[in-house]
Amino acid sequence: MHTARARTDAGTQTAGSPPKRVVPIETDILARNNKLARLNRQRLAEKGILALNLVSSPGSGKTTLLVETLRKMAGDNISVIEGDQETDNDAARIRETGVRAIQINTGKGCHLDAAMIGDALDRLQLRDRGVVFIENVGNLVCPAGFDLGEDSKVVVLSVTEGEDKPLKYPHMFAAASLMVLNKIDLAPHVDFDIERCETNARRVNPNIDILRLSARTGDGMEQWLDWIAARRESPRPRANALAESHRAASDTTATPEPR
Ligand SMILES: Nc1nc2c(ncn2[C@@H]2O[C@H](COP(=O)(O)OP(=O)(O)OP(=O)(O)O)[C@@H](O)[C@H]2O)c(=O)[nH]1
Ligand SMILES: [Mg+2]
Repeated sequence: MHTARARTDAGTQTAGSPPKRVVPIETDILARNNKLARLNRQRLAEKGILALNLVSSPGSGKTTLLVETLRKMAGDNISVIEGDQETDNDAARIRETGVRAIQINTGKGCHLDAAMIGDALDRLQLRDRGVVFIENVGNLVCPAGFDLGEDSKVVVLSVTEGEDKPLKYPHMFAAASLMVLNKIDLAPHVDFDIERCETNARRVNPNIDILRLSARTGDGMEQWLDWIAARRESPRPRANALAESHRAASDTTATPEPR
């Protein structure tokens, strides 16, 4: 589904004709999504399930992080919903750990939406007090605007992507509760200023939690598991998070990066 600037002109103005009318399809799509997201959130809350929505650009390490996480949380009550435009590669990688995974292919769509998650929840036999990890389509733009009913968005940024990304894609970082800075094992080999990246993320979202991690070496994994455990104890209501985050992102985008 392409929603960015999804507006149509209902007519063009010519002499004597009524003024051009813009049909707000984008607003309708988001309103419908938000309604379904509220239902998902309610459904998950009733079972005491924590839902985390992993978002990032392609290849930042979401699936690798999930696989390592599932290995550490072996025996726990976990399900995974995988979103990709095509293939079930990532679901297959998850299933190798013994954890149930549902793959959603979005085709031309650039993000998961709440209806897709509702369908996946129907198919998962959800047990009380578990965790549902959602891996969104690799894309730093579209998934920011779509509430899935999750407790939190977790944005994964790898050190190969550049420390300016929170400023260039502020809506995603504003919508996230946590930034996982992944592939720190590669930091000595690339020009990436970790402190500046963290400052940039906090400019866009002063409340964002930040963890430095390497899904390859395991550095930072304990802190990540502790963060999940703390969320399971007291998941925060995120119903208004998108509206808040979009406001915050709009407030920061005009300000140049400090040197
Ligand atoms: N060096 C290093 N490589 C990593 C790390 N995490 C992931 N990778 C590698 O990065 C590549 C992409 O990892 P994936 O886990 O497939 O990334 P992804 O975000 O799931 O990708 P998409 O689902 O396509 O968006 C793979 O070659 C991983 O082995 C890390 O911490 N350090
Ligand atoms: Mg993946």
